[in-house]
Parts: sequence; C-alpha cells; structure tokens
Amino acid sequence: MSSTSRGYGALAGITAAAVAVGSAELVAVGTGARSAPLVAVGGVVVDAAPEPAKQFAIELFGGYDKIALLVGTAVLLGAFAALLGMLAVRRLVVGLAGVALFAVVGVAAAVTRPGAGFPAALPSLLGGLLGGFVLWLLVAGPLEPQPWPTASPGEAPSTGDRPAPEGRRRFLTGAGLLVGAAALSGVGGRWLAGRRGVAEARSALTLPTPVSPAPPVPAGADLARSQLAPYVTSNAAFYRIDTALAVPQVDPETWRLRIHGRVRNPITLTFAELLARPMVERYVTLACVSNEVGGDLVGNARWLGVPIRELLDEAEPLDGADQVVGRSVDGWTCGTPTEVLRDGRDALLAVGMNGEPLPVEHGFPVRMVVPGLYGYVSACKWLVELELTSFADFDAYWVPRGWSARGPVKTQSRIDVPRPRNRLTAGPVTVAGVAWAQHVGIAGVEVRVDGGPWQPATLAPAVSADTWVQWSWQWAATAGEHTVEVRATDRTGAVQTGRRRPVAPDGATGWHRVTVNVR
Ligand SMILES: Nc1nc2c(c(=O)[nH]1)N[C@H]1C(S)=C(S)[C@@H](COP(=O)(O)O)O[C@H]1N2
Ligand SMILES: [Mo]
Repeated sequence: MSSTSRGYGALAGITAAAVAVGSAELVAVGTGARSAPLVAVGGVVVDAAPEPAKQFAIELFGGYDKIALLVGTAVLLGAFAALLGMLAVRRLVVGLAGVALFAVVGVAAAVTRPGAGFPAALPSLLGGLLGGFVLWLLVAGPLEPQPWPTASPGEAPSTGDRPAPEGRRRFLTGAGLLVGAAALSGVGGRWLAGRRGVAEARSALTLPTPVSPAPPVPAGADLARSQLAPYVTSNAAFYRIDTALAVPQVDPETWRLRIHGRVRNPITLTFAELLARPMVERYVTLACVSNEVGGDLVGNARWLGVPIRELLDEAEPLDGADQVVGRSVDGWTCGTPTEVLRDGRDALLAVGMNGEPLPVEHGFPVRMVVPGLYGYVSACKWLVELELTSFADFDAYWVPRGWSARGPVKTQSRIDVPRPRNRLTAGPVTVAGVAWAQHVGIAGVEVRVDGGPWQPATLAPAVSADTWVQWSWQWAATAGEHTVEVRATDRTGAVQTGRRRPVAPDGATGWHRVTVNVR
C-alpha cells in the first residue's frame, strides 16, 4: 500500500469514528449521558482499573482525572480508527468488521452500566451503523477518490500514486463536511443534554426551614487569614470525589428512596415526602480517605437534611443487619455501620448544602452525610436506596478494590500558612491551619520547629466536635531553613500518630510538615 492511500484510509477511518461518536452523543440526549459510548467505556475503565492506576491518575491529573480519561479514550479510539481505515482501503469488510467490533464494545459497556436498560444500547448501535456507512462512502462508495492510488507490483496504477484531482477534492470535501457534522452533533448533543439536565429543577427548588437550625458559627471560629482554609467551605470550593464520568442527573419528581433489605417495614419515599419531614441543619466536616497528609480533600459545610436514624427506626432493621448500604443511581455503593447511623450522631439524608439545594456534582437531590466516617463508607451522592444487610454478606464499591470495609476518620492536622514558597523575614510569623477528628473533637494542637519541643497552639472555637477547627501559633522565626510540624490531640486524649502510612486501605497517618526559608 502506498503512503498516499494509507493517508486517505486513515482519514476515512477517523472520519467514520468521528461520525459514530458524534451521532451517538446526539442519540444519548434521549437515552442518558452515561449511554454515550465514550462515557460508557470510560466508566467501565474506571470501575475495572486497578487501584494503583486510579491513585496515580488522581495524583497526576488531580481534579482533571476524568477529563484526562475521556481525552485518552478518544485519542486511542482515533488511533484505532485510522488503522482500521487503512485496512478498509485494502478490504472493506475488514474495516466494517472493525467498526462492528467497536459498536459491540460500546453497546456492551453501555448496557452493563448499573441501572442501564436496553435503550442504553442505542447510541453505540446507531453510531456504529452510521460509522460503517461513512467508511463505505469514503472507501468504496461515491466519495472514494478512485481509482485508489496504488503502487503495488502487479497492479497497474492508472494515475500513479495520487488520485485524480476531482476525486481527491470530492473525498476531502466529503470527509471535511462529515467531520464538521459529527462535531456539531457531538457538541449539540452535549448542549441539549445539559439543558435537559436537572439544573432547572434544582434552581426551582425551595428548601424547607429546619425545625432544628445549625448552631451559629462562634465568633472567632474563622481566623480569616489568606491561605488558611475558611472555617466554612463554599460549595464552589468544596472538593469533589466520585467515580461518575457524567454527573448523574436525577429528577426530583421521579426520585424515590427505597429503604429495604433486612427490615421489618420496607419504606419508599418520594422527594416531596422527604421534604415534608422535619429537617435539621448541621455543620459537618467531610473528608476523603484518599486525602494525603497535608492534602485538601476535606471541607466543612452546613448540611440540611433528615436524620437517617429516624427513617431507620421506622423501617425497623432486623437482627444482624449491621450494615446499611447506600446505593447511588449510578450503582456506586457505600457500606455504613447501622450502629453508627443509630447512635445519636447527626447522620443526615441531606438535601441542602450551605443554604442551597445540593449542587448536582455533590449529589442532587439527596445524599448521605455522616460525621466521623470517611466519604467512601458514608457519603453516598445521588442516593436512591438504603439496603439493610450485613458486612459479612455484602462488600460495597471500594472494598473489593482494596479499601477497608470500615472507615472511621483518623485525627489529622494541617499547616496552611506559611507555605513552602512564602517569603518570610526573621521575627514574629503566624503559623496556622486546621485540624479534624470528626465526632470525637479536637482537644489541642501542637507545633514544633526543627524537631524541637512541641509548643501548644491556640485553638479557635468551633460549632461542634463534628467540624474541623482552625488553630494558630506565633513563631519567633530566625533566619535560615526551618521545618515546621503539627500534631493534634483528640478529646479522648489520643495524640495523632507520627507514623507515616499511605492512604490505602483506611486513611493516611503522619504529621504534616512544611519546610520554609526565613531571611
Ligand atoms: N454516588 C457516589 N457517591 C459518592 C462517591 C462516588 O464515587 N459515587 N464517592 C464518595 C467519596 S470517596 C467521597 S470522599 C465523597 C465526596 O463527596 P463530595 O464530592 O461532595 O466532596 O463522596 C462519596 N460519595
Ligand atoms: Mo473519598
């Protein structure tokens, strides 16, 4: 095969793939964003990826790990499509078989996503059909730049290595128009899907007034220093962690919560029924088990919701039902000890975050929030089910992936100021940060410089033991390079361990340390 016909073939393959993916996006407007082939295949990759790969991706791309995965999938698809196009120039059936194979992969991924029905197959199916048609069009149909330039011995190239100019023009114009149409339908599909999303339902929602409002934030809880995390994290700044490549759009009109499994009285609630129940509002600090020492996967918000305890009391868990599995509309699960949800702490089915309906990416319309447990065992977003079962009988999403079934939060403290690159001059320097031991509470924070004696820091007041607390310490800094370390003590008197342990399987430990230069 000549390099010219390889080039045409590659272009034909990429055009076919673009048309397949672009048209599938448009079809997915009707069948749900998670049925679009890139999102469906990406979702399978996320669920199947070994834990170290996922951790690596989070470290490498941070909050952009999902975009990186989608772009990576698209680039891989493009490369395969180019290859298929080159083969199709030789034998069209080989190319068409390749397209069919991709369609099958897309269909298989889409219909096996949790909660997906038969319609989830449609985007990949129709995309595959159109992609195959376009491949034929460009390689063997009316747009073929005939005759195929060939330099193979034995075949008589009628026009040398290049097709006739009019054939070339027809091919390139056709391919260009098709790619344009594909892009339009892809972007248009995404846009339409966004309009069909739940943003409107969310902004139309008025939250009920809590029967038990959150205690006011005490004066001085927020030291209001730049670089220091504010006491209350805004919704916009709140960290986001989940496995969802397309944020689930759950319509509150059709939302149902099923409380079932090992209970005496199974319950089904509508959103209106949930909102009609007495609501409480509480400040609770949420932390991710993947938070490294000194990391920022932790935030404090004011949550409005219904105490889970009351719903469980009505459902009447049976003996031995020691685990409550929260299930998201996208199939993700977390397992929370039943006893923790019933021990009197403010475990909530939350509908509000900082005075607003939950942001869609934080679980609209309903999520769980449980003080004292890491998010992966308690904070199910887009919640649709609470299933009573036992830890012996069911492993939630992260457990077979190497994480502990139980995930109580570990006492942690963090230095927010100074940062390693701050310019400091000898003299008084304020060292400040946050510390958390949700539901137990922080009793004290200590700081030391260059491994010297631990010095008590000043704790700012906090709303409750369920939130983090800010701390500060005045340092008489001397010139030179210094290492500042922090540790907290919880209200049981336990001192935060200095032993360095990784985030897996149940949360990192160790003291946060910052090295600074004082001039
Ligand atoms: N449906 C769903 N809920 C989920 C997750 C998820 O992947 N899917 N991740 C959990 C994890 S690991 C954490 S730390 C919290 C984070 O909540 P946030 O994104 O609102 O900060 O959500 C939890 N709830
Ligand atoms: Mo997490």
